[in-house]
Amino acid sequence: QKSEVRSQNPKTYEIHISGAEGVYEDAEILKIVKEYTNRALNHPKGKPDNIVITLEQIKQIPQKVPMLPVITLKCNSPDKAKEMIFQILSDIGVPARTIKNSFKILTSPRTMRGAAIILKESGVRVEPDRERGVRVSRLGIEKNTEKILVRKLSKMKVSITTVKEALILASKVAAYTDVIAEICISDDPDYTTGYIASKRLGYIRIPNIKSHGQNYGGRVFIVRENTNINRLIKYLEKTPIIISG
Ligand code: PML
Repeated sequence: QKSEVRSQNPKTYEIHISGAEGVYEDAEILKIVKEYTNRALNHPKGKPDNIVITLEQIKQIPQKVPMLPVITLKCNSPDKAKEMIFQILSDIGVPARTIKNSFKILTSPRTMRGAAIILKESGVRVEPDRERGVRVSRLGIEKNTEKILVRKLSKMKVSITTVKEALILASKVAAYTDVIAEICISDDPDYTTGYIASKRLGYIRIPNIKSHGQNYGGRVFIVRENTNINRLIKYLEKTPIIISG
């Protein structure tokens, strides 16, 4: 009976390790801590001196958010990627100035840790701490949805963990009413596929968004001009969500 009660009311935790995090039920904790530890120990840049894992119990019930559909475009160069992104975002009404400003941020050698927020019409950057940017946290995926996604991604010859984590994040961001679109270029010099995402567009993967060996990258969230920025940041950083469907 005890376990029945527990499974009806599982506790939710945010598990965080440098470079990875997620929202999990208590029954999954040991498995995930093992996975995260293995990932840290097998980091391509070498073994870290210390690994800090934090677990924080989340008191709110996570909101369910739909997973964005994934497509991959054909693209063979960063110039072509830029051209396609301009075309797609112009078609949904984002002014050229705003797209240009987004690229300036994304290709700047001063990469920030989190994401930048930029207003759609004026192209003005508005997050309060530009060094830090906004860190999207408290996000997880329903087990069944994850199984189906992993099966699909394993047929696509992609880095499953990278795409899965980016898709979860993009789905949380896109679900917020004031978000028009996200543009993402990985700051990993060896990872050259980026994406644009929105509720309307879905998650559009763009190969060769940058050339190999480039250190720049980041995320830009383009939002409605009159967005309440504090409320948006609170949602992105603090509201627990679980991707499903
Ligand atoms: C993809 O392959 O779908 C894009 C993944 C972007 C990863 C960005 C990151 O480094 O977090």
